[in-house]
Amino acid sequence: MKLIIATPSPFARKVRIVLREKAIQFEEQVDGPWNPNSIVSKINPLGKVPVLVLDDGEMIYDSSVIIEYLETLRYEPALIPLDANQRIKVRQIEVLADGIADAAVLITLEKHRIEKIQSLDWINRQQTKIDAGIAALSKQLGRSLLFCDDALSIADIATACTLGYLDLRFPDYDWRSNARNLANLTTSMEKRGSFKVTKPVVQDIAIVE
Ligand SMILES: N[C@@H](CCC(=O)N[C@@H](CS)C(=O)NCC(=O)O)C(=O)O
Repeated sequence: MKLIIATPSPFARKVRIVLREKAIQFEEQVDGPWNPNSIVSKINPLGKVPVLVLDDGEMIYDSSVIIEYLETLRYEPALIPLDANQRIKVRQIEVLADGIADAAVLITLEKHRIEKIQSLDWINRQQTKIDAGIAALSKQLGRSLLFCDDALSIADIATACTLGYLDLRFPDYDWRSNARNLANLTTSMEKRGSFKVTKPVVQDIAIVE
């Protein structure tokens, strides 16, 4: 199977990490989703990375559906609990982390537009979601080291991918001061082999007008 990614994408990184944690063999292909000739614009109607291309040509998107597929393909180590309450909790946290990443991507794009047409209101609106999302994640984690019963789950992976993306795009944004517990979670996640080899790297984005 082949995973189409972009190197800064927190959504693609989630999947790249899950594949490595589950030791599933795959090939990675880097795409530029913002480029007019991107691969994903031809294979995903939404034109977004990540897309998983199976050996029989079947395509799967988005990141959370790919991860659900991988969980059924190789259950161990389980990253989405079977218990209904735990499962909803973990998926809800994943949605929260992904939503923060969505807002961060929108700010990044806005800042790539010509300065005179950038909207500060729009940027502030997205920043409010990021701040509130981080506060909610921090409250959910509380004094625990991981979100779910001290077992690694997609909640931890999604959260650490989003926070890593914030560090990449907004190095001056100090989210750690008010969320020490998330800072500790990120530090411990970044020590895993799967995180070390998927560190986000900036790609060119064409100016959007
Ligand atoms: N909900 C999607 C979000 C994916 C996403 O937003 N990917 C961005 C890169 S980080 C993208 O490819 N955007 C291209 C576009 O919106 O045209 C997922 O979880 O896979």
